[in-house]
Amino acid sequence: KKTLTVNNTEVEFSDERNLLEVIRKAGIDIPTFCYHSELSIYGACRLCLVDIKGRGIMASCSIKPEPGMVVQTDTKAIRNMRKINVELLLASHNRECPTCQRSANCTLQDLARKLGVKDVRYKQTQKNLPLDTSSPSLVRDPNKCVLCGDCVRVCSEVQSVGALDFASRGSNARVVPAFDNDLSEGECVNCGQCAQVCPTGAIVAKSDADKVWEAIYDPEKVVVVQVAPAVRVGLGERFGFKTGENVARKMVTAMKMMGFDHVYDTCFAADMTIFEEATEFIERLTTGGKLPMFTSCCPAWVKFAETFYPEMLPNVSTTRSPQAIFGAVARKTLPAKLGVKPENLVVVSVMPCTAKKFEAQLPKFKRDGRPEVDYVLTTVELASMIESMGIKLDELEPAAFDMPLGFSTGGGVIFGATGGVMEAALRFAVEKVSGEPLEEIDFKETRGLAPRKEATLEVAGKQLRIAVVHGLANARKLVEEIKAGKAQFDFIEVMACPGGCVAGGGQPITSEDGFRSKRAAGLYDTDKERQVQKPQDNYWVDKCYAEAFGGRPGSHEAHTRLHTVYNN
Ligand code: HC1
Ligand code: SF4
Repeated sequence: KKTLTVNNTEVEFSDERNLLEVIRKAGIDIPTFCYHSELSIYGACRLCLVDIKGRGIMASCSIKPEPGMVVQTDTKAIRNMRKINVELLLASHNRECPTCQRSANCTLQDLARKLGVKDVRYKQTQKNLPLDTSSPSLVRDPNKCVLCGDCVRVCSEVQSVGALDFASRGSNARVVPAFDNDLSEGECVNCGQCAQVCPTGAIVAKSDADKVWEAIYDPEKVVVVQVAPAVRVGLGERFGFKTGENVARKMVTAMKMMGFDHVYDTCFAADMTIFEEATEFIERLTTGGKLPMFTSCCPAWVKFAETFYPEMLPNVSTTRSPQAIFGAVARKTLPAKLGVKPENLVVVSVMPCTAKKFEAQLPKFKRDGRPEVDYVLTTVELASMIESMGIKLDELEPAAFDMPLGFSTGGGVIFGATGGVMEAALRFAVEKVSGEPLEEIDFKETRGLAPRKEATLEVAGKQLRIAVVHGLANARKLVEEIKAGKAQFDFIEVMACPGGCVAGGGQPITSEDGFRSKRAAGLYDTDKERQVQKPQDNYWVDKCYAEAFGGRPGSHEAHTRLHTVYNN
């Protein structure tokens, strides 16, 4: 067993990547800006300083732990240096904290408080650079950037997009989109993973909350809302619930108190997506269509494919995402059902995702010049709206989603975790292809956080090869292998965010260990509790087809309203 000494206490270690991880494992939360366990080491923020006996003061993120090391994490000199570093950052930082989206959830604010910074001894060097509001999903405020480079690394290492980089050096250094363009002009796919790792408010989701309040307060309008699968296992974290606890039923009560007229479930539309997408897959499989078929519900993945792999677009399912299918169903069926004039129906989404804001405003999802989904809120925006009303979520009585667009199967619920769309699609497709009732509905091969999950299933004497990837760098690797003839699959699920939507760019920011698995577990537990788990058993989806979409998946009406086209 290997040991070293931290603050006079012996600490065991094994395969930790660096001294910082050993120290954190020993229960000492050394501050950092630029260290992120899932990213490469940058070593620029100089906050994780430690004093190593015989070697002096160094950044612990860049030091390999060695047996016998004697380390102090807090000396007078270190404390001073940390304080100076934080004060220098504050001097160059826009300090309008009360109006910042990240107020109370900001590493810089937190550090200033912990280190007891009472005033900033340096001249204010903040430059008042313009905000970049060009993106439909995100707002960049360079005045709040601390140059930690976390966003640059997540975008290139985890997403392999490379939309952000450093420009200039020294006191003029900045993080900018490629060619110093606006964010919306480049290759950014709107996934929001940069906003998730940003320690301050330099990149945040663009908020639609004010527009939604305005609609709610307008007596002419009937405001309906759909809530995505992953929101229900993320929202509770902002109200003291256990990570991953499904708070859907209390959330419905809160949303009724806020003034939403009808609260529906995106999981209904996810079931309907499976009707279309699995039907499309079976059609491709049996008629020699383009395979592998990729799922299409993640708008960041779709933009990634459009940007980097246009030649693969014929392989992407043409089925719209659940958000967009809900939009179509709402516009087509709700005015008559609710007795509201079409122009007075306002359709809102709550999504764990920033790319869904981008998706909703795409011209192809407009009808008569208006988006089918008017506004998209993130989980965090919904949490803030609930807080702003003084509602205590934990104290509310539970309520059910409104019918009929609030009914869903377990298959629709697990969409929010990586592998969930594939599992739901298999529940449908395997039963249809084999022509026999499916007894074993769990496809555990699709679950978990492995970067790529693969399986070969025997169905009606045929082999079905499936793969699931999450994180766009993993998607890129798989697509490259397919193009080179090194990988063969029939059906592939891609989600842009590592872990799937449960860890989307609009979810509460956390550094808790295992938060992705815990949120996913919340969805799988809900699936298990449902009486109906196969999407094809959703009676209300059947009824919706009968009433408005040509009676069956793949009908002409379904193709016109529930499918889409790509830019190639
Ligand atoms: Fe997702 Fe989806 S699962 S994309 O991850 O297919 O955002 O939660 O709403 O549309 O249903 C997100 C989640 C979400 C869609 C569904
Ligand atoms: Fe990169 Fe995603 Fe951020 Fe765009 S939203 S800059 S693609 S990490």
